[in-house]
Amino acid sequence: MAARLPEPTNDPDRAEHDLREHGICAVAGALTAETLETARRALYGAADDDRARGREQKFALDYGHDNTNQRVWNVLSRAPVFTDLVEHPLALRLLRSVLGWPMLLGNLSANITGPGGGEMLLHADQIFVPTPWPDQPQGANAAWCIDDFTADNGATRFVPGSHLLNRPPRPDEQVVTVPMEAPAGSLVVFDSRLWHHTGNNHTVDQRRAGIFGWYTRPIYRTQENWFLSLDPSVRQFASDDMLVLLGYRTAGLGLVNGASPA
Ligand SMILES: O=C(O)CCC(=O)C(=O)O
Repeated sequence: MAARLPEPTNDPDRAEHDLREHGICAVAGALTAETLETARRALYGAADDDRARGREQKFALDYGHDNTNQRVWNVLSRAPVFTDLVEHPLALRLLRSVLGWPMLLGNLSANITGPGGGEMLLHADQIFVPTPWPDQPQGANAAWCIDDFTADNGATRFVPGSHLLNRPPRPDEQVVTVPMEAPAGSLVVFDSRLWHHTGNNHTVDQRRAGIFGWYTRPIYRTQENWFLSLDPSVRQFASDDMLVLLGYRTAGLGLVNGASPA
C-alpha cells in the first residue's frame, strides 16, 4: 500500500489525479477568505447553541469520541453559506469524477475536536454497504477545513492506500495512520473506502472544525432524512443541482406517482 498522502495542491487537475491515484486529494485555498469566515462564524455559533441546549451527542460517543468532541448535524439547515459548500463547483467536479451524476448528498455534518480530545474509531465511510463491496466506491466525502488541520489539533488521519483493500477495517487491525494536514479553507475529497479517523487533539486551547459533506451514488438512502429535517427555505431557493443532490429531483427512484417531484 502507498505509504503517503498527496500534498495539498492549488491545481484542480492535480487534485483529480491525486483522487484517482491515492483515493484522496486536498485543495488548498478552495474557499475564499470571506466564505471561510462566514462559514466559521455560523458553524461555531450553531455549535455553541447546541451545547447550550444540550442537543444529543450520542452518535459521537458511539464512535469512540469523548465529550471534548462535538458533532453538529444538519449543518445545511443552519445558515445559507453552507449551501455554497455543498454545491461548490470544485467539490462537485471532484466528486463527479468518482461517483458520476446524479449523486445524492447523504449528509452535511460538522465534527469539532476539542483540547485533549481522543481519536475516533477507525472506519471507512461506506460501512453500511454489505460486503463483499462492489469494486467501485459507493460514496465520497468532501471535507472542508474550517480551521487549520494539524497533527496536533486532531487532523483526520488516514491509512494511505487502504481503499484498494476494498473492505472495512477489522476491529483489531494494526495500521499506520497519517494525518492529512491542510490550512483552513482547504477542501479534502476522499473515496468512501479509505480508512480514517479523527486524530487526537493534543492542544490545550484549540478546537478543530471540519464540515463533512457525504455524497453517495443515487441508490443509497441519505444519512440525514432531508424530507423531515431540512429547513424549507433551503429547498425553496435550491438550484437544479441542489434539488438533485437532495433527492427532490430524480429519475427512477424516489418518484411521486411515477414522475420526478416538480
Ligand atoms: O473529524 C474527523 O476528522 C473525521 C470525521 C469522520 O471520520 C466521520 O465523520 O466519519
